[in-house]
Amino acid sequence: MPPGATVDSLRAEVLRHLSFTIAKDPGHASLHDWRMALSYAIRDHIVTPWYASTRRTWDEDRKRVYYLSMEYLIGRVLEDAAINLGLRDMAREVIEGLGVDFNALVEDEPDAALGNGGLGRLAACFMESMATLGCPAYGYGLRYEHGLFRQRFEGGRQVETPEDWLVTTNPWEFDRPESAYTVGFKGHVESRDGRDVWVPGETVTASAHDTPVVGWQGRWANTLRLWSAKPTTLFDLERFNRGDYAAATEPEQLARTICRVLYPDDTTYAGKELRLKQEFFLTSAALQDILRRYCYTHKDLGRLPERVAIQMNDTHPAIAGPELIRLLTDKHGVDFDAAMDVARKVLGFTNHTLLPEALERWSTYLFGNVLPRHMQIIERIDSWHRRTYPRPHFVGIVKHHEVRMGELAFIMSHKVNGVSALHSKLVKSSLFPELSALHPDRVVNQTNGVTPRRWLNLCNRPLAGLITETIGDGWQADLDRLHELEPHVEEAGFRDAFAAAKRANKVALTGWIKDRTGVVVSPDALFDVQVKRIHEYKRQLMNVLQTIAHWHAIRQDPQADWVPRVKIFGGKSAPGYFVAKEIIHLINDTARVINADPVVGDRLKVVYPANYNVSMAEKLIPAADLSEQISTAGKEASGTGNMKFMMNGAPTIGTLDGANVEIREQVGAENFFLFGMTTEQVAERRKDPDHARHAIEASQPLQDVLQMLAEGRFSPDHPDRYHGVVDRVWHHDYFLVASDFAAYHAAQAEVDAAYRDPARWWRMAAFNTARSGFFSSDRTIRGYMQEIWSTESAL
Ligand code: 26M
Repeated sequence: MPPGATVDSLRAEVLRHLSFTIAKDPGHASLHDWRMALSYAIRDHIVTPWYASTRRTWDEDRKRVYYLSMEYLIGRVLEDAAINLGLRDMAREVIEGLGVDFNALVEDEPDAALGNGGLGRLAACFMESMATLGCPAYGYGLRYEHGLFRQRFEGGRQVETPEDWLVTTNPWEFDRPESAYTVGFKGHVESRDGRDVWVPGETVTASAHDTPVVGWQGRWANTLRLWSAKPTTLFDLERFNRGDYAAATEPEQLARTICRVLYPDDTTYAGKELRLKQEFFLTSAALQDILRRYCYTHKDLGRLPERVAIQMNDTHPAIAGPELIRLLTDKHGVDFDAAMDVARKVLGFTNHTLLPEALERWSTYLFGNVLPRHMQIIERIDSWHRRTYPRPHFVGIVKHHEVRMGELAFIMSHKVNGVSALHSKLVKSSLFPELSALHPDRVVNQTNGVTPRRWLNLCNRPLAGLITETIGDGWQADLDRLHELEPHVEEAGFRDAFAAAKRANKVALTGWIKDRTGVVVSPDALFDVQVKRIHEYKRQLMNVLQTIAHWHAIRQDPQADWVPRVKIFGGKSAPGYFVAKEIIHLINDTARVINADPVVGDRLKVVYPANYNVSMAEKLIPAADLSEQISTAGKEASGTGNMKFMMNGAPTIGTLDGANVEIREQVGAENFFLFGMTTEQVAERRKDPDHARHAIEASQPLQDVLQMLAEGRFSPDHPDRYHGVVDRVWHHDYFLVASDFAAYHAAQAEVDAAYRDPARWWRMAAFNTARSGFFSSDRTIRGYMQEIWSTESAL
């Protein structure tokens, strides 16, 4: 808690901001006005540690970490900032005392949804952990006018509408128009005095907006610097006077387009010019800012690696390699070989996916047109690398008229990391086998983590309270201390309290589900949750097929002793991903039929609230009994939702994929519902061209489900609606839904058996929380600091 902060002082600050910043009197203030007033009052308390941290970093000439990411999936800021400052309970008291509903005020804040899913949320968790650990750091990103689209369902189908988080004032950002850089595109390269210089055909100005990120207990704060694009020249008067009115506003149009919208696809790379411009815009502005800050106190650019570490969040900012070479050689006169040496010591690259369709490759035609100087530099890097490390079948950066961003990022980095033990092994052996052989120490692992401040302490107050009561305070910044819960897990009293905390969250969620979807669910049921982007490899289809099989089984024998279940789905599909959209439609059609079936009643309900986002995750995850992590082995790089469920005491039903492997190691095999093929078995299975048919023929429940779908049981108005789905399971089942179905169905029966025995169940659930310490992003960031960035905490 900030020194001297009291309920009275905070109330006075809120009222002062209401009067003098918002210019409203308490009698006429709206919920929005109160939210703004409280946000400014809380913000004032961040500024002091923020100043102090920035000062210290300058005074002590600290090495800084620069995290480059096209995505930051932050969610709401107010309550998170307040709880980290120790002001949340005081804020609630002040606000309730003023006659305003605190929960409603918190929920009035729009989510900052500047990301698609896991990659963007990881960047947000990392920012919070770097602040908590006192690692001097800047996050660089884009200030999208529209974040990830909002999802609605119309007749069960996904409909996208634009997201509008900046329509109301964002109280957390500070405009820094004095921090501005010119970013060029297109044009040509000229030779001047034997040196190549780029003459861009278009330019825009990058202008900074800073958001402070405050760590636990306000001991340190870093900056998230988001760029917006402004026209370099407001208006081309000469063209206008010639009557070329449209062309006269071209600079304005370009600037307005660049930061207009986040690309909503996290699965397929499309090769769009605007996306390349966005990536270069972020990267160039960030690097110019970094070099300017360095040159403010240092002369020798050769010593840049002693003071600067730059991390590339996937290949999206991989143009950082060539851009850094360009700035060092063309602008600062460093020679190429020295520039290569510096760049490779400074840069690190995190890979987040093995899916071939997600890997960025730009046609040399498009690339050379948008970034002609960078195309030259890339050719030079490529031939430098081929010369330095000769190999007959070497896979280079430019091949088949494409620039491969993965290879570029690999070659330009001193460390390349995967995001779970299994994934890192696969990055080495199957994604970059030749490069890894040439550079055997380059690929390392940094298993992902999540911030326990947001994902346990903030979103699950009942459980956080129980933990503090049991082991005392301080676990929030030292999550391994959760192991101290283990002896208590054997006490019936503790397990009852653990179950009571879960129940409180479930009761709250029950009301929310009723409001959002109209479906009435019982808090006595097992809440079975799968929330994540909709993708074939994540196999939501397998979940819904199993749900149908379970429904069918209940109908066969309604009086049997069924464990009541609520199947909860959440997630968005990329707008152009037809197969994923069909799965969404199927989940909604299935829910409609099952929820209206009087034979099953409370034994089975299916809910799919629209527009899953960070704020929805904060409600669903604390109320979950079971965590669905059922991807085809070898496809999910890590997963981070899996870690959030574990922390909140929900055992996993899952495959040996991504970080599930490490979750199972930590929690113990007896506290994890394992099923399905391993990565090796998956590869083996695909060799049988009839794998799906063989699996379907061996499983009566699966046959029945596919039969019902083919007959139109869930789409009586359009009986042939799911013929495509059925056909794909039979004949094009690349992700092996059929082959893993029976094992999954059996594992679900195991779950029921465990849930019927409360002592067993709550033991499992509590062990999940007690053994989740490893998955704190503090542990992850410590790993990056030691093995990649060579930085130390300033605290
Ligand atoms: C690429 C090109 C053009 C437009 C968009 C993209 C793009 C955007 C996001 C590609 C991939 C994107 O995200 C991938 C992602 O979220 N990967 C997830 O990363 C998590 C954090 O490491 C892992 O936990 C998940 O397993 C992994 O799927």
